[in-house]
Amino acid sequence: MNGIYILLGSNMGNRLEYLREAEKQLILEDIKVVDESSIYETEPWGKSDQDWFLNVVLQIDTSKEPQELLKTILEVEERLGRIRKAKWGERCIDIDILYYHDLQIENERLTVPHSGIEGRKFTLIPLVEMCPLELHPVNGETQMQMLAKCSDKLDCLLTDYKL
Ligand code: A4P
Ligand code: MG
Repeated sequence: MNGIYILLGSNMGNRLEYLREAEKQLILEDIKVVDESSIYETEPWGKSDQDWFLNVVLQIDTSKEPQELLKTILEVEERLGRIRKAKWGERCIDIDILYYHDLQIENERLTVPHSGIEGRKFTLIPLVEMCPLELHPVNGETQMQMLAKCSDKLDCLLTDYKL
C-alpha cells in the first residue's frame, strides 16, 4: 500500500457539511489531501436502526506519525461535536485511519490497517475507485480482490455530491 488513506463518515444532521468541515479542519492541522473518492450514500453497517451514512475516502499526506495522526483525528471529531454513544451507532462525524503505507500497528488505541476494511463495502468501494491494485499489507490482496470476496450485502450508492 502506497499512501495514507482515511475514511470519513457521517449520518447525523447535515452530513455533507460535516464531511466538508472535517476535511477543512484536517487541512488546518497540517494534513494535505492528495486525492478523494466520490461520496457514497451507504446503508448503516453493524447497527441497522439508524440513518444512512455519507462516506468518503481521502488519501492524505502528512509528516505526522500514526499515533499523532490519530490524536489529530480525535481532536477534529471532538471539535465537530461528536458525542460517542453506542458502538457502531450514529455519529455526526467518524474518521478512521484505513492504511498508513505498509505499516502494521496493533495496540489498545490503534489498529492499522483498520480491522473493518475487508468486511465493509462502504470502505472497499471508494478504495477500489482510488487504488484498485494496491495491496493490503497483511493479507496481500488488492482492494479489488477484497471487494470481489466481500460478503457485505448492504447498499453503497454513488452520489454526485462534492466535498
Ligand atoms: N482506533 C483503533 N484503530 C483505529 C483506526 N485505524 N482509526 C480506536 C481510527 N480509530 C482507531 O473509535 C474508538 C477507538 O478506536 C478510537 O478512540 C481509537 O483509539 P470510535 O470511532 O470512537 O468508536 P466506533 O467508531 O463507535 O467503533 P468502531 O469499532 O471504531 O466502529 P467503526 O469501525 O468506526 O464503525 N456504516 C456505514 N454505512 N458507514 C460508516 O461509516 N461506521 C461505523 C463505525 C459503523 N457503521 C457504519 C459506518
Ligand atoms: Mg471509528
